[in-house]
This record gives sequence, structure tokens and C-alpha cells, in this order.
Amino acid sequence: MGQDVGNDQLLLIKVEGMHCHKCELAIQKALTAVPGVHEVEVDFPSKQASVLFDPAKATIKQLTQAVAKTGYKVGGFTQQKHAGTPQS
Ligand SMILES: [Cu+2]
Repeated sequence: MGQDVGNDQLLLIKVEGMHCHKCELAIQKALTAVPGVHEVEVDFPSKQASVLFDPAKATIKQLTQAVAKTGYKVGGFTQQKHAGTPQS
């Protein structure tokens, strides 16, 4: 059947406690490791992680928990339908 990315959802997570680019990488690694996650972008200056994921495989809770487990605080999140390019 192939991979259908049409149902992918974009989640923007506000991450508190990042202080350098190593934090960025740690969070990116943790989120990428969650099954169902297709794309992760972490932006340290805007303290935001954008995650493109398959809502049939991953839940928002799993994603926010991955951030929390890495040692950062989730300040909130915004759900978006995937529209091609994440907003920044
Ligand atoms: Cu750091």
C-alpha cells in the first residue's frame, strides 16, 4: 500500500529549559525515536519543536513525554494539520 503521509499531523511543542544546541539535538533524538514520528525539527531560539507524525501510531502524550523524559519541560503544544511547511 505504500506510506500515506496525507494523514500526518503536525504538532508544535513549546519546550522550556533548552539552553544550547546540544539540548536541541537531545530533544530531536528523543522525538525521532518515538514510533510513528516522521520528521522532527527543533528550534532552540524559538524554543519550539515541530513534529510530523502519524496519529494512528503515535499519540501527543507520547511526544510530550519523550520531551519530558529527556529532562525538558513542555510549556504547551499546538496541533496543526500538515500543510506542507511548518510555520516558524
Ligand atoms: Cu544544552
